[in-house]
Amino acid sequence: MQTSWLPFIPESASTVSGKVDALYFYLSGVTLFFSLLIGGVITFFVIKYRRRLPNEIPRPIAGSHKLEILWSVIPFIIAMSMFAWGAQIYFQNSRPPKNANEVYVVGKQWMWKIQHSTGQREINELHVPIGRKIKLIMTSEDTIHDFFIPAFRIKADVLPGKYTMQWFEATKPGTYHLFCAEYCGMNHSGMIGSIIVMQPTEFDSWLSGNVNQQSPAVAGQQLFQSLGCVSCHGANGEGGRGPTLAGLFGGKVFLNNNQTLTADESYIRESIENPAAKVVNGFNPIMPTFQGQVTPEQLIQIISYIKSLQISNPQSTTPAAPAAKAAPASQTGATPAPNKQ
Ligand SMILES: [Cu+2]
Repeated sequence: MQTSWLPFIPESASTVSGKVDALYFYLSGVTLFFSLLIGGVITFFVIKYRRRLPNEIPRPIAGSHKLEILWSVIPFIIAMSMFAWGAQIYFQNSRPPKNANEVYVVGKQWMWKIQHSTGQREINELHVPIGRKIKLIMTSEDTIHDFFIPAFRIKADVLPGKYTMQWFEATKPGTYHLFCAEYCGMNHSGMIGSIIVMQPTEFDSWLSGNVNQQSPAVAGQQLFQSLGCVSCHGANGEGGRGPTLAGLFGGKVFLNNNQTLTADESYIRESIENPAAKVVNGFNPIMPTFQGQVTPEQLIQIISYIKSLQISNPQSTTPAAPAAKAAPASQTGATPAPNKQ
């Protein structure tokens, strides 16, 4: 691990880490400045206005509006500058760019299971290239964990029954710490790993050296067959009992209670585990629950498959293309793919 110029600050290795550091230095600077100023003024006043005679009575002091406005307005401006600056970084960090490469992360006591959208799996390690945006889609199999890469200044909770996201773009090759930053049981302190940042060419050869693994979208397509989803959710509305899933992901969904939502990972997961929670307008709540029948990793695979069924969305992940092409044929149920799960 590299060390940075200040021993207590981790290496700065992502596009956002410099911005976070600048804000952090500003906050520290403001804190230091006012601590010294207030401490200095207190010391000065203690000496200047000390009691000189045992029976001395101080002069009465009238208020000063000028002074009060000054010490209200200046701190207000400083506090707002912290808010605006912090919010700007927060918004930038919490909105993954559209063209990011997706990586799935499943936390469990006590390891990180990682899968690239091209299929490669890793445990407690994540290989990434520099200069490419990486979006992490994270969930947990058991308790709350937290995926923390200090050198990238990114950190987000990983929750059971929910998907959280974060993204980064690494700027410096090297090996960096990965920590679980949420106490998650006995071996929490051992839930650590490495982020290995490589040159893009090196990364591409690493990827091609691990190609024998099935992509999540293809695995999801097989699950879609073997679980019988296809008999109701046909690509072009065949079956008719369930809404078609092509083009669903990221689009608007109209529910039978007149509400509208955007189809994201959490919505699809809820619809698989608790189908009656949000029923699409025009359909009956007849779908059985699949809770307990699919593991969190299989849920990710199904979601990944549904994502790949975009009508015209070239930005979706690389394995999407073959899966999307295969979808209409497979959804008729004519050629069931073998189930390797
Ligand atoms: Cu943990």
